[in-house]
Amino acid sequence: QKDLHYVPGHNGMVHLFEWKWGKIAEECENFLGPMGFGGVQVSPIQENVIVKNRPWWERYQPISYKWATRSGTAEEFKDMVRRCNNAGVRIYVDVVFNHMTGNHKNAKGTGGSTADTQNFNYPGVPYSGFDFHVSCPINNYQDAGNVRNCELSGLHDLDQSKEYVREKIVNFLNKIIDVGVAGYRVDAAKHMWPEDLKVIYSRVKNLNPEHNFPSGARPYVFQEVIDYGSEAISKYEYNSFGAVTEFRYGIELSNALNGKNQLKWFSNWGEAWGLLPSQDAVVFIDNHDTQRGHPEILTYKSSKKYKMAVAFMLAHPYGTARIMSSFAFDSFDANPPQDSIGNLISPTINSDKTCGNGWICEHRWRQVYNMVRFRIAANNTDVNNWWDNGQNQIAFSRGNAGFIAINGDGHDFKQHLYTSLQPGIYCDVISGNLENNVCTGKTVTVDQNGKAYIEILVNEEDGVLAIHRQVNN
Ligand code: LM2
Repeated sequence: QKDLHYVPGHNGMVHLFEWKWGKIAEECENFLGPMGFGGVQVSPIQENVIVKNRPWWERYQPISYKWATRSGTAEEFKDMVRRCNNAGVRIYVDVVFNHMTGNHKNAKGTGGSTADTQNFNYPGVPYSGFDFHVSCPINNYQDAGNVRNCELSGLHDLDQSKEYVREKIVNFLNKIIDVGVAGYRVDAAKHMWPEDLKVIYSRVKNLNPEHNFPSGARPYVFQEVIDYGSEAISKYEYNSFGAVTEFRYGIELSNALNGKNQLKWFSNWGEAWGLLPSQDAVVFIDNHDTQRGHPEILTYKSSKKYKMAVAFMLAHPYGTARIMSSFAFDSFDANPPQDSIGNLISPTINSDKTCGNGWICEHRWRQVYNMVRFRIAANNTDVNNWWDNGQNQIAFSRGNAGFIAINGDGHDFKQHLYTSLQPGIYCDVISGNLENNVCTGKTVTVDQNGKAYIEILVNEEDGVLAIHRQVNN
């Protein structure tokens, strides 16, 4: 359950947060497939309660397991999965089954379901009081029982030890497997008992071979467990039976780029730092939660540092890399772009590939999508030739496939370094592209000995330089 089933020659997952199914299908065909992205994490698919002003977080309050949300209908979802698979891009669903809604008067769902939330009645599933833990607030992260049996932010907490509840969840998961998804993100996994999750996952079907998965293939499972090392519950309770989100990844890199640590220390980045084993870890700089209200985490708002962090992530072999793709926001509750009656407004695409209509689309930034190409080119190679200046200027190569340099210092980076690449003239993929056989950005000349002059000036738009051998696809 730790194999992503990426199509060969593809890499990198992008979270298309709050995108509509139809628009994701287009994105797979027009951009993600051609650029070699491996997969998309999509927003929750199950019906959610409608919250006034339509904040993004209403989608984390399920009211039934019908496929009806602001992202689209069941038909649209199916069509999207089929088209993305055909474009070589896998789909991973954000599944929410730790809880249902909080308390709401006259709760109504995006698919027309209602619920008597005070009495734990969800006829759309159906669930009733028997299926939930007794109400209590989560208020002690030193107590695993409190974290797993009580309510997260007042959200009614399902009891996954009950056979009836397990059956509803497994049916929900099996239906998404049937239509061709490759796996799922388990929301709030830390708030459920590992032994219950193990049973649930083991009952889920193999992937549907009609969508080009090998026979007997298991869904990729990645579990949201926030473990910074100081609580009763540990990420190591979950990684034997599925992958786990590695929250320390983004914080460590953000801290370093914010001057609280030095980049030179990243020479042994990975398990040596207390991170999960590489194949068990989903890594990211920010996610839809940490980009809001965690000022220490880099996001699109501090774009130069953010691009340095994302470039490092995509250049480094540790972990399964996930890229956040956001809508612009200025407060925690800010809703995604929407019209006056609450329909989502999709991004428009500008001629330089970036997005409009209030969408950031980090995955469409040249520095980001070109580093996805780098990651594809460098697949299955190690970090070699680590170099640093004793502070925040670093460089390394990936086998003889790619070379990256990062300038996190307040002075220019000017060095002759061994790149390990074949002699030749390369386009820096951060400052430009190769267009009509010319580099639109910087060029790097690798000499007969594999060495090149590398320059990253402090006043440049970006603090990274990256070159790699051609990807053949
Ligand atoms: C997650 N992972 O474990 C999601 O990544 C995160 O985005 C979800 O919280 C959370 N778990 C529950 O699925 C978000 C949001 C919360 C919001 C919940 C439910 O961060 O603020 O809580 O979704 O919509 C909201 C209100 C909160 C209220 C609650 C219940 O902000 O004040 O609590 O609804 O009505 C009384």
